[in-house]
Amino acid sequence: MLTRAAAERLVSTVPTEPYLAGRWDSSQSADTFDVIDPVTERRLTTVAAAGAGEVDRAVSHARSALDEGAWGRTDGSTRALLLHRLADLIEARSEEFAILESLDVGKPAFEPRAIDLPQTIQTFRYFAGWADKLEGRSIPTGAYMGRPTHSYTVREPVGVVAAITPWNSPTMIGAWKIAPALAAGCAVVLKPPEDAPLTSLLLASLIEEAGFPAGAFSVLPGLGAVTGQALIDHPGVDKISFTGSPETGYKVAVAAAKGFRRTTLELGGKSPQIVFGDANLDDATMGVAAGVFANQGEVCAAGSRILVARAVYDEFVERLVARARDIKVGDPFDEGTTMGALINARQLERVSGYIKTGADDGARLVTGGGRPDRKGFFVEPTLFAEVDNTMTIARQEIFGPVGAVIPFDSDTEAVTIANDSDYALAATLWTSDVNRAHALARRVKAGAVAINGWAPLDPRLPWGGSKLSGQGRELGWAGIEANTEEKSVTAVLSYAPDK
Ligand code: TXE
Repeated sequence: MLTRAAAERLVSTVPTEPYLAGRWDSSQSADTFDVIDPVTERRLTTVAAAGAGEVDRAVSHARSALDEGAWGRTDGSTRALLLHRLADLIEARSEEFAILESLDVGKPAFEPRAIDLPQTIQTFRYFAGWADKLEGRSIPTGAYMGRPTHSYTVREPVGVVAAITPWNSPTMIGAWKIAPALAAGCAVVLKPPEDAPLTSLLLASLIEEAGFPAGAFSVLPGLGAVTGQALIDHPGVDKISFTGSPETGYKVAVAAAKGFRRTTLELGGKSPQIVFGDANLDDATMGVAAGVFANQGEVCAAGSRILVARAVYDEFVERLVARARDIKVGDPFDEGTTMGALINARQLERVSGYIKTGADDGARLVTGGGRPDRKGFFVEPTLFAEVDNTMTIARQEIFGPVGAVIPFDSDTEAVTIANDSDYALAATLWTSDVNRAHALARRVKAGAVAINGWAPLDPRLPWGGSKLSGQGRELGWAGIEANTEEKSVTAVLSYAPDK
């Protein structure tokens, strides 16, 4: 059994400075910020924050690594090799990553062990596979002033990519941005979340060992409003890949509009999980509970609106409540803990505020709603029944372990409720009728629909949403498209065939 003390000792091995131009660099950093443990509320470490100077140097070095340096000259098969090496290095230290993520985010280590780290490694390997397959097309174009033409396309890196990640799953979400960008040949400047920067700093320490040339990848820890804002405002950044709140996403979009720079924005959701009357209720109970409570509910794809057919409503609520009561909230390093703490005091206040609003609005609190009597940003797994889709708790992203259970009477009503949302990221359908499942999967507005399983992750699948959930797709081939520009080349041939 891993102890908290051993985990805390690991923190002292993690570098705490910006990593840029191929070295650790805090020469100009005047500011620092504390990394707080969400469970003990104690300081884990203090990190040097990158200021505008470091941002400028990181972006300039990234630019020259691409335009004049070794990175721009690195061919696809070498990029593939480097990404595979990085995946191997992460795999070799995956236990360290998992422990640090657990400590930093406040979640039990079985989650990063089973999900975040395997997904991270798989993502780097998947995109290593694309790196030497970025082919163009040959397009049969017409004659130009009587002369034949020869046209083809090439796929080129977008350039310098700023990656800004959130604190809920920084390692995995970081990989979703870094791996496709590096595979495409872009240079990446990562701004990790100030609430959980440790695994991103550990990752930076592996970059040189993997063999990436200086400037290909930098990590700039710091506050969003300072480091993040300086990065998105920097004119040398060609693309911004952001995961976080719609409010910050809007700032990213406005900053990117200057110069019409590209963005990928993943801004969370209010995803429906629809349980039809014919669903296997054992499976649905397990899956729906995971969908709303995994990672303390701090998941962009959290299935926080639980739509249940009236015929099975009472039974399902009872089962779900029993499942929620089985969850053991506590220190991630205590034996048997299955749910940890929220990330910070602000999130605790925000989630507690939503719980109060749910009760004030007349939803029926069927379990949870309180906080364990202890230090740390904990909140109980909470479920509201008889929720109406117009209530605040059904409309706004809570980003905590709070589910709103909404009854429906027909398939059409279920789809109408599911689509009546400002968000459109993910949806889950629970039914034993395969025809119904595939027909309704087409009608539900979401970037990803899962049938009889909650949000299965796979780097081969495109990921992203629409409406307030954001714009663009990461992962899969879409991840490569998002980091490349397609250029056409046409040669007018100075050859006229014999008349
Ligand atoms: O997000 P922010 P917060 C949602 C969730 C949560 C809410 C608030 O509902 O309750 O957002 O969380 C960086 N320029 N999601 O305040 O601020 C910041 O440093 C550039 C859903 O933590 O959006 C961090 O690295 N960057 C989401 C990142 O943005 C800036 C996951 C996200 O922080 C910046 C997280 C600025 N001006 C929160 N300001 C999801 N989609 O999964 C902040 N940042």
